[in-house]
Amino acid sequence: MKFYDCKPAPSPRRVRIFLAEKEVTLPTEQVDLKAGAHLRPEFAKLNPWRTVPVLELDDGTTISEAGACCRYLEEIYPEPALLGREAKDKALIAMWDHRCEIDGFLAAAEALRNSTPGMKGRALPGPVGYEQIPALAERGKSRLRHFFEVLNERLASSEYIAGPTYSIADITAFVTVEFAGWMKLVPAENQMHLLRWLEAMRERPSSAA
Ligand SMILES: N[C@@H](CCC(=O)N[C@@H](CS)C(=O)NCC(=O)O)C(=O)O
Repeated sequence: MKFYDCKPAPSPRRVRIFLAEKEVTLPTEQVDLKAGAHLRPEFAKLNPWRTVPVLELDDGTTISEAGACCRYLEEIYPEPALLGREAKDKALIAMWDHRCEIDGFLAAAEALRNSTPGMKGRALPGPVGYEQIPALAERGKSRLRHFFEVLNERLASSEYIAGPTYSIADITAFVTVEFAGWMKLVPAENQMHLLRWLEAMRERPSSAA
């Protein structure tokens, strides 16, 4: 199996942290997004959506989308379980992970891609060059502020995002909070539950991934 990564990018970081938590190392190829390596025809054969991460299996199957990559890795390397063990936990983890992706991760991407000069004409990832809409950058930032509030409230009564155990939802939320930091959006001093959790996430060895 081979992992197509791009070290500075947040989406493949979700998979890197997932792998680090499972103490799995895969042969890895760095895809130079800045140089447009993902827009070349060879890469389109691996992933028609032209994004990283991608997992290439030994039989040639390719799996893109961070969540789908993690789903596959969980089946192959079940321990420690990061997608839950029992029906209820699996559903709650999937619920929180999905909300963190939609309300947090995609809001951060919306804010960054619609405001960064180097991303002009690249407001959405993938093969189509969409123009930036500055109002979406502002909306993304305000969605992120709300996301921080939601996380802080949740973490007031739960050790981890989806419940009493660490899961993929923590990975998605953690990558998102650090991604928001690129735009100088950080938790407020009075969001003490979010700050407590963030410190715990940063102390995990996987945070270096
Ligand atoms: N929904 C996809 C998003 C992947 C994505 O947007 N990856 C970015 C890097 S963080 C990318 O490949 N961007 C290519 C581009 O900007 O065209 C996933 O979860 O894997």
